[in-house]
Amino acid sequence: MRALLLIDIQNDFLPGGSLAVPEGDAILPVVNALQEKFELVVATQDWHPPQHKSFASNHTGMNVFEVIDLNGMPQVLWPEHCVQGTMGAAFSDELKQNRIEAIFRKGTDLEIDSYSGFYDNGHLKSTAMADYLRGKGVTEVYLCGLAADYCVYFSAKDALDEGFKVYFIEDATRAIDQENYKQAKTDLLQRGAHIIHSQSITL
Ligand code: VGL
Ligand code: ZN
Repeated sequence: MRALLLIDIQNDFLPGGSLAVPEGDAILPVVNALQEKFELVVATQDWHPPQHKSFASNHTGMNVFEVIDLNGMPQVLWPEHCVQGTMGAAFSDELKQNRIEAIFRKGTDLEIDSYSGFYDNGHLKSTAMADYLRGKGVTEVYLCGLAADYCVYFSAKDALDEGFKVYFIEDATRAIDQENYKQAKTDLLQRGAHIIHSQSITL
């Protein structure tokens, strides 16, 4: 059984959003069409409290995209994004949402960021998405969404570690940084993920 994971397709990661991914909106028609091919569709949602420590605005004198040590881990400081309950945190209106069976929220703990939809960045707390998927009989996960070099990449890595067969749908994702994305793809291929085009997915 396979599942399609929609990673963080939220307004703040789309054009006009506070952490807009270049060409992020180009994935929307692809993702909408893809959903028809899957029996199970699940989504993740970046969902930060306003005081979240991944925001540069919560560190005096720090700039966006600087890296700090946060509780012993390197942390990129982001613009404020995906604040709980705001329009920026909502899924895009252009995203087809009626097929989404479950939504896993992440990044709710002030003290630690959470790129992956499965675990926080320190692998301390689980969202239980892996158990949910296993409970549904899923053995293969197909990933799409934003951003390719952060949340989609980290979700793919955790999915591999959880023992799922992993398909990274390249034309249904976009990256924040092209250089990061190149490294992410090399790493995923080495770990055994399959990088595919949406057109190669059969019904
Ligand atoms: C993301 C940076 C910060 C993402 C989330 O969804 O890729 N990136 N928070
Ligand atoms: Zn975030």
